[in-house]
Amino acid sequence: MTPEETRKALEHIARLGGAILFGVADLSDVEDVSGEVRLTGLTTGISFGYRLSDIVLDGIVDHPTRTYQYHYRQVNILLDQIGLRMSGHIQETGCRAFPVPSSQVVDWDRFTGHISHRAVGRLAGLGWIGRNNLLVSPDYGSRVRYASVLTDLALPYDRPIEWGCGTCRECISACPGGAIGESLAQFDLQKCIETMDRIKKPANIGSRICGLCVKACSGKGQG
Ligand code: B12
Ligand code: SF4
Ligand code: SF4
Repeated sequence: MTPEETRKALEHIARLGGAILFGVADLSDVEDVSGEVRLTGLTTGISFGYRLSDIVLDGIVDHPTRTYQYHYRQVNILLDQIGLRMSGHIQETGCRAFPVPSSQVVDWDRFTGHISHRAVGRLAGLGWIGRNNLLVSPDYGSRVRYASVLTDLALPYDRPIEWGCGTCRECISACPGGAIGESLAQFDLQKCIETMDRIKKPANIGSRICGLCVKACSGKGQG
């Protein structure tokens, strides 16, 4: 198979599994962020995203709902399964592949996963990092969850796209904790965490989720 054909086969696996977005990033300039597993040499990052249900998101008014929590968990499982299928396929070609879990925290002091799906998705041309600190797809905004597969398989790469928030400020007013500012540099992670811990309580939700800046950002026509 040529690299183009292999890429097509992997995109087919992702789309059959339910992914709506697919892109490939050149990670050769990205620092090795190995945690529990060795990621050295895996310089191709395959990014794929599942579009969240608008109906579920629209049900979130001022705090996360139990339906959103259920949806979030199921989407993580779906993304992990797509990553597993692609990795299995890649290993059969004799290359290495690591399906990066959709939502696993590896370092609890720094609050980081194996690699940032937002960073891989941006380098794969799927969107830009918005004022809300999330990956924003031009078509679906932040209403997408992502996962990645890291591999040493050579594939044709995509390129990052331009930052597109423009004059939009929807997420700033939607955040109940004032965590989002004019620029990404002003994003206040500590405020975000405190706010999530406060607003998830009334709904008796254990996971640290919120959904308001996800819901606020629909991408189209905002940039
Ligand atoms: C731990 C974690 C958290 C922690 C905080 C982590 C952190 N340090 O930011 C907590 C629990 C607070 C959290 C909160 C949320 N999270 Co969270 N989280 C993760 C997790 C598991 C790891 C993130 C990580 O490693 N961060 C480390 C830092 C260094 O990386 P980063 O912030 O992701 O990426 C930055 C850099 O790479 C840099 N960068 C990269 N390229 C470029 C280029 C330029 C030009 C610039 C300026 C910067 C830049 O900017 C990126 C964004 O700040 C990821 C899954 C994953 N493996 O990525 C999900 C993930 C980031 N979370 C996600 C979501 C949706 C949320 C919440 C909305 C909760 C919810 N589900 O309702 C909030 C959003 C808060 C916010 N607005 O950022 C999604 C984001 C999807 C998207 N569309 O972007 C992810 C990717 C999970 C998924 N499978 O989709 N999360
Ligand atoms: S997750 Fe909630 S608290 Fe955090 S930035 Fe988004 S809207 Fe604000
Ligand atoms: S809601 Fe608007 S300002 Fe906020 S991240 Fe999305 S496009 Fe950017």
